[in-house]
Amino acid sequence: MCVTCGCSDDQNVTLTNVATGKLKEINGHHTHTLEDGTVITHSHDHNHKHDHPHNHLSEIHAKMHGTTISLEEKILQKNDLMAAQNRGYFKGRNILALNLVSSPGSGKTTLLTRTINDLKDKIIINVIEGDQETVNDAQKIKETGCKVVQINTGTGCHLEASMVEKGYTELNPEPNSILMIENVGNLVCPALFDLGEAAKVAILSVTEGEDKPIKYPHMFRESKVMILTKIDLLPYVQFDVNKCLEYAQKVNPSLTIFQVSSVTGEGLSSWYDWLENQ
Ligand SMILES: Nc1nc2c(ncn2[C@@H]2O[C@H](COP(=O)(O)OP(=O)(O)OP(=O)(O)O)[C@@H](O)[C@H]2O)c(=O)[nH]1
Ligand SMILES: [Zn+2]
Ligand SMILES: [Zn+2]
Ligand SMILES: [Zn+2]
Ligand SMILES: [Zn+2]
Repeated sequence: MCVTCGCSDDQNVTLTNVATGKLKEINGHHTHTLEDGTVITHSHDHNHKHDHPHNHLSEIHAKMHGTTISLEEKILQKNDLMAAQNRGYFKGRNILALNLVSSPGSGKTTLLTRTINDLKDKIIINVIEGDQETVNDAQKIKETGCKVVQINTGTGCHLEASMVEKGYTELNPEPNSILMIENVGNLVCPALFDLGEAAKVAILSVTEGEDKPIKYPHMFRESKVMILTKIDLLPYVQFDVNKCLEYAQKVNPSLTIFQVSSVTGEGLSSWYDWLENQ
């Protein structure tokens, strides 16, 4: 449930292991707000009788009266607890977990496949793919030979810490490896949800306009790294790189920035150096 954009949590979240083709339903939770403001989170399928009113009008009502803040806080608190658990898991195994965030189509999967292929002999990289529908991205990642699971969020617009927990439980990543988590393409909601990652890596392509960092400041503020992709297209698009860097540094002065093309390979070595030095 994402109060920010009002997307529902009555979604069919699934996890697919593309190696075995096995699909699991993982939408284990369900949140209701009662008249008195109490938030109930429970799991069930929708074939049973409820002991509480089952509609989301109360959420809409709460939103109208500005009481979503407390609901949102509770959802995020629950997420943060799971994120802390994930962080402990990663720390215990010395796994570098990175949360790749961007708008749809900025080049996350292309950058990932190239990175995995180029670093194959040096680092083990496993992947959790997040998309609303399809296992297309996981199939592309699988072709590199690395371990990957696909999470489909249905109507959900972001990954949550609990989904990532299901993902790495299925993957069983090796100690001293990297776990790349490709979030659902969305520059807004994923900024709110800590997955237990070491860093959020924001991907921005030169076809999106140089003012994205100031239009969606939360995402760029939450990220440690920004990767400007598709720089091979600069001759064909109107995109002021210096302006973009200036905007990015304005919202987040400590942001580490790389400029790359996953097609020509330009700039990738700095990104790889950064990965190896974490
Ligand atoms: N010219 C050029 N095209 C690129 C580059 N990186 C990705 N693309 C293209 O951009 C399109 C989208 O790339 P994806 O890697 O699927 O983007 P994504 O961010 O994973 O997309 P979603 O998962 O749907 O959000 C594809 O047609 C890629 O071939 C690049 O560096 N240069
Ligand atoms: Zn949302
Ligand atoms: Zn419901
Ligand atoms: Zn219910
Ligand atoms: Zn993708």
